[in-house]
Amino acid sequence: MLTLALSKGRIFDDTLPLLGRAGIEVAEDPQSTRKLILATNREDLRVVLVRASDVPTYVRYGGADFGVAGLDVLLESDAGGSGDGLYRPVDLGIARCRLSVAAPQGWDYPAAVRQGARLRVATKYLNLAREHFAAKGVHVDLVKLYGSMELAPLTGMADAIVDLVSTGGTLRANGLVEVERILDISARLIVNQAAFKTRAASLAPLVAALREAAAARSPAC
Ligand code: PRT
Ligand code: MG
Repeated sequence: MLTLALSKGRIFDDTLPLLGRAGIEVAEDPQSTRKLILATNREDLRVVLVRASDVPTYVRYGGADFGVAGLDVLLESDAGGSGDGLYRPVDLGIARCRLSVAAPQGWDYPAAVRQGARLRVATKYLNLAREHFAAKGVHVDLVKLYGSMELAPLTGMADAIVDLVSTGGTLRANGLVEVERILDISARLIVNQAAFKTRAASLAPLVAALREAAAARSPAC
């Protein structure tokens, strides 16, 4: 039995068509079941539903043989040097967004940076934010939040945020603007290194089929 780790929401929704192209159908819809383990039309493959930020952990420790995780999640969780135990063979080109710095409309971020001001920045991505500002030589106090980062500048708790942006609608709705792009993000297929060797006969064709499905979907990747 092979186990694929996915998270509910956009990762599951965007992975489903790729699985479909590879001939795989998931038996149940995560929105309408409380089950955490979903069967597929293949007897040798099941899907487990975990939090987006837990996907690398499940794959690294063998709770799943492979999984789909955003580059943001992978880089943030690798930053402590815990990187290995994972292969990342395919950029699936799905769940695309970017990691950016955003600040209230009308606040002159470049001027604040030029003046060497010490900025308070709220984010879920402490490691990625720390690396970004250190590389630019910007002094920051980082404040860790778990969600609704947009609220931090609106309440005066922070000068700026580091968060994911896709359409920009959330920032606009909250009077914030993107002032710096840090990194382009897409979801990656990740594979447990040991499983990749010991279960190659079943895993390798699946990885190849998902690579083809991703390439067919977005030839540019
Ligand atoms: O929601 P939960 O706390 O359970 O976990 P999660 O937020 O980590 O999971 P989920 O499903 O929201 O995101 C999973 C992955 O999707 C992320 O790790 C990214 O790689 C990818 N992704 C792609 C996004 C977005 N686009 C995105 N727009 N993840 C989050 N967002 C959020 C963003 O944080 C902001 O709140 O959507 C809002 C901005 O969207 P726009 O369209 O208004 O700009
Ligand atoms: Mg979310």
